[in-house]
Amino acid sequence: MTDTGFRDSIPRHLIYALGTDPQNATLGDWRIALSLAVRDRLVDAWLASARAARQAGAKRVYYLSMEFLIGRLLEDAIINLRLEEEVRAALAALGLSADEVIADEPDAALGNGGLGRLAACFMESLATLGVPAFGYGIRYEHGLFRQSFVEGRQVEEPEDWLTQVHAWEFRRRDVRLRLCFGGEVVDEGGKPVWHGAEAVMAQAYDTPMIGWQGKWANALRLWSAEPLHGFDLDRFNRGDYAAAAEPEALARTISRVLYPDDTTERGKELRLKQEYFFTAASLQDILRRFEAEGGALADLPKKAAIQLNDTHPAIAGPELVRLLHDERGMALDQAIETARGCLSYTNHTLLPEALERWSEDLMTRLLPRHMQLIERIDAAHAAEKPDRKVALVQEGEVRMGELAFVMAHKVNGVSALHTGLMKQTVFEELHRLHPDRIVNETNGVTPRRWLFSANPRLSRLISGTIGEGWVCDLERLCELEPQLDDAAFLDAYAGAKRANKADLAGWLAAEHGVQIDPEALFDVQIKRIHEYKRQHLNILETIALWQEIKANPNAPWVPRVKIFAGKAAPGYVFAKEIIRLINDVAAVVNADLETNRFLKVVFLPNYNVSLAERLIPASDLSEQISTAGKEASGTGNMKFALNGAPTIGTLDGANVEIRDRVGEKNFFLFGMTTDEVVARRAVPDHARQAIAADKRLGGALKAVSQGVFSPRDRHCYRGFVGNLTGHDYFLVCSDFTAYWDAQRRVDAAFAEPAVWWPMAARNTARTGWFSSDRTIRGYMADIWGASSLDPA
Ligand code: 475
Repeated sequence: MTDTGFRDSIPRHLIYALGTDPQNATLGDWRIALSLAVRDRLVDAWLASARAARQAGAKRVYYLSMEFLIGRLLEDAIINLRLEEEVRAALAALGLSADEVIADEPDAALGNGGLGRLAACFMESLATLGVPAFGYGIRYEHGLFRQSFVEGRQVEEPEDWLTQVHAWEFRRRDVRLRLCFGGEVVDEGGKPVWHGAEAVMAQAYDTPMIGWQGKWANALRLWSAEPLHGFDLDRFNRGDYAAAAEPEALARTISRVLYPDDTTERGKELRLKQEYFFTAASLQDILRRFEAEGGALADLPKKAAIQLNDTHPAIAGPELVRLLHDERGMALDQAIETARGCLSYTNHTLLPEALERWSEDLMTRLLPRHMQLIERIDAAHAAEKPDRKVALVQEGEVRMGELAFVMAHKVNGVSALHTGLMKQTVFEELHRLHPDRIVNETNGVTPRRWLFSANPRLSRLISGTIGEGWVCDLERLCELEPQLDDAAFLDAYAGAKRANKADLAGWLAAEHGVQIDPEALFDVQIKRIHEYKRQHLNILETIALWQEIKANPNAPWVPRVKIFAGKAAPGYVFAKEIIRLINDVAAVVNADLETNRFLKVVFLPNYNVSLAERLIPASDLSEQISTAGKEASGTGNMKFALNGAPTIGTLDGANVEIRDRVGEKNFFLFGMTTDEVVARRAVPDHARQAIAADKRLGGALKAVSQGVFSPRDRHCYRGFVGNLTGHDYFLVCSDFTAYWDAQRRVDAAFAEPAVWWPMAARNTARTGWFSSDRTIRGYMADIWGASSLDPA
């Protein structure tokens, strides 16, 4: 490729790819031109990686996930290709600001939350480590909805990232696979043959995922649903335009929109169709590649490690058996064995409502052959383990967790605590039958995005102190340890945080018209809104604090800004109540001239990856306050700790492992443990007892129920208060006092810079283990048996 530098290549793409005159180009045009120019710099490495994998006959990792929450791609590519300076200079010469051009890119929001973001971090680490891998998912036309607030209430609008030119993807004209639904299974000469009733095409689109320093790249292959044939010309000619377009619209529905429920499944037929659609397309593609490279089918497990991200692709078990047995004639037992050799399954949640089950009726209607195979798999399992009691089909429902477990050679949890609970609860019996199957792989996050790119000030300080090696070897952050008593280092550390906070304050003023004091403690809770995550515990403490400040306005209060962001599933009524309450409290508290020097509340709309990148580097305190036993791991908790925001949190998920590493003095622990939670729930009237014992909690609840924050509709929070004073399943009331006390310990520590900054810096120095590079190495060794093709 002849390359004449970005000063030439950017305008060249603008003119010759977009057909736009530089004089008339919009910011978006420049951004796309820049993306194409940057893309040119990674394509060679990408193709070379694929070639190297083929030539080595390497085992490939296939990561099947309904969600990839990647966020912006341009900045990632610029960072990983080390093009920051060059791009900045070229854009400046063209009279453009790099920050503005980069910020113009819409987030690829093809995920709900933690599970989807983890998949994105894994893709980046796989490329950085030089592991031959494919991500497989759905190319949703509409990602997660856009959130705004109207009178404090969440309003959802469709997200439309694909209406813009998506500069990063390549449509693979030659990768278009046919899939069927429905129909019946017919006996043909003693062989069951599935005749599907409805067929769609899965069209592949590849997006390169580039690793650190651009040495290796893998494809994220997303499937788009298309009709078998275009529109119906006969009908069109007869003037029946709507009917002519119908088959097309129906097919495209499958990849139209990401389901916005991050935990609760509701047995929707379209959801099952989406799951089968991308899983079946991916498996066909995997087998095609395997067969093209030549090899005996029984050796498939030596060449393909297929990771199921939660149960959403769990239909892969029966589908792979079908492809091997029905379509390629392998004996059933061997087909099951071979499939199991390839497949492994990650569990991300123990919440009962989140464990997928599909009605036998629906499964039989949509995937009749798979239903039969599920019965066969179950029978084979029963034959192998005669004392087994759990069946794959119970009370007319197919249990996808159990199916995934039985069809996987390894099953993993995402933090030590969570993996232990899997063994004791949902998978108790299966664990007893297969004691070596469950393993732990504690989650991690990519340091390239979540420290190097998101926090350039802190990154410069770290690199200036210990060199740049930490970026792809994060545990080297421990080399900062000797500096943690050094006044000059701590000053610089605090300086970086202060500057990040000042930036955030400026942005909040400019974009949201909110004035906050950059010297205040920035206390941040950003994640999906869910009762188990307990944003309502946080807002009740906020109310209690406000009341206390009003009662003692002259006490030496430590100024705080409570920052919230997060979306609620559109059908989750209680979560939406929490959002409205936080917004209502913000309106009252922020307008209170008596207290607003000390306390402000901000709820930022439309939380996404880009907003997280802005907030986390500017945070002082990380809120990780879930009811113990409910948060499988958390990954936000890791990002905050790395960026020097100590945690206030419960012993839940990966908080436990973070605390073990940063040390108990550098973590604000509070609340009941998993066992105490179970015991407390058995206490009749636990919520009332807790309220009676804590005047502050009683006062806060009273203010809510009396309408202090909802003067126009005084009783609108009756249901909310009723829930907390009633069964309070998530034990907000019972943990309140401990949370309040922990927050006052935070105040005391923050008021003492000599206490606070060493604590914050220790969080950075001691959390290098939470890199997703470490997590991927764990999967490679314990689950995949894959190796890295050392990026040369
Ligand atoms: C856990 N999403 C975090 C994170 O392991 C954990 C479920 C159903 C449908 C669509 N999305 C979901 C999740 O279950 C999810 O995001 N789980 C999260 O996975 C990564 O860190 O604790 O809640």
